[in-house]
Amino acid sequence: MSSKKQFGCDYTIALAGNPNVGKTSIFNNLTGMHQHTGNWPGKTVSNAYGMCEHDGKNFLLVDLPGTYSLMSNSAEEEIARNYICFGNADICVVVVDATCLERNLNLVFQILEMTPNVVVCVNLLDEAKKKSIEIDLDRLSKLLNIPVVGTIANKPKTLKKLLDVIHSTLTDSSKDISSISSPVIYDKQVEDYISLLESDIEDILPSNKKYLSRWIALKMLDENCSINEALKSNLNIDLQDNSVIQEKLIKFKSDLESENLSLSSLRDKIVLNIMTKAEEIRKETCTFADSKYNLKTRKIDKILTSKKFGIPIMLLFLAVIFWITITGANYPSRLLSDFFGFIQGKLLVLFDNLHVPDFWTNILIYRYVSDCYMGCICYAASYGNFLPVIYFT
Ligand SMILES: Nc1nc2c(ncn2[C@@H]2O[C@H](COP(=O)(O)OP(=O)(O)O)[C@@H](O)[C@H]2O)c(=O)[nH]1
Ligand SMILES: [Mg+2]
Repeated sequence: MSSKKQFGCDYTIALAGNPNVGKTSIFNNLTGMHQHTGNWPGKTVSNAYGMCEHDGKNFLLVDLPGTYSLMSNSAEEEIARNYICFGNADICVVVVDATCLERNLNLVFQILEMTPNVVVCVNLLDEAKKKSIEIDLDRLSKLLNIPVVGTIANKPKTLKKLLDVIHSTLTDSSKDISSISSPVIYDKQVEDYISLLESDIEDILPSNKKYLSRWIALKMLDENCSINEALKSNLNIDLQDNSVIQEKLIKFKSDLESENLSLSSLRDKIVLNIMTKAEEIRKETCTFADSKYNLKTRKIDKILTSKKFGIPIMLLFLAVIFWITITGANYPSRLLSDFFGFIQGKLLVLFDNLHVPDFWTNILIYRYVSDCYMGCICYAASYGNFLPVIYFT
């Protein structure tokens, strides 16, 4: 049963986006629910559903897990990808972080390859303002050819505007879906490959999923991608069974080899085209009042990711972690042990002076103090940073 029927609503809205961009905050503020919000990726690992009412219509909101891409490299990515492609939401709102638009655009492009019903929600505008970043939302909307709304998740006025835009997009009968697509044009080789397969893929897709043909063609370049499984289970389509598509694919690969190229080189080109487009759009839409903003972070990034220093620095970090695991963890462990040994000694003297019976001394001091010691170790370890401490104590 579709979620729309199941929840008896008028429209279904999927909320997608990178982790920590404010999807759950927007979801909670619109639905009045209390899904957990937080600061670490992988926290929302399944879809959360909630209802809200706007202009006399019931909207079902679906808070998707946060993902940086939709390559199905993880459970979160697979859940989000399957919902966007096959969940039949009426609209997908891609929430992006106003303070790092360029990085977030990658996901917007990917989603635009899966569905034309997209609204971009530029959230964290208050944080962007603090960092003196201004975003030209109208220009962004023109460049992407889809509606763009700016929000601050805890400001109801901005969320009302978001719902207004969603509603008007849903009811806009003049919208020409065929004019909406990802703004990324790939290198000629990749585009030639897409045109080779696109129409054959389109032929086997149901009428409401034809839009997916370009994206499926692209995903077929990724040999480890689970696209065939997803198509089999959601649309009952088996690409491997389609001899026309498979033959074209084999011929394309051998042509590529004869040019001394590989599928992975094509995938690299795709990534480069996406990054270049994201940078181009960011340059056209974002202004940094403080030109030195992010300069330090970018300098550090440049060093950490450079070919010359990147690997030695990574090895150095690994060596430090190795040292902490083998030797370093002994120091905090010894400190804790000395501390509790000291307390134990003092308590023993006190209990002796008070003539406390041995039975109680054993329970209260030997047992209780050592439990406290283990408790501290486990508490530290539960924070992850001190995992080696528990490991060696
Ligand atoms: N300042 C500010 N903080 C926000 C905004 N939206 C979300 N946050 C905070 O950002 C963090 C991550 O938000 P969350 O909704 O869990 O992001 P999600 O991972 O995309 O679901 C939380 O601490 C939120 O309180 C916003 O518009 N402005
Ligand atoms: Mg979340």
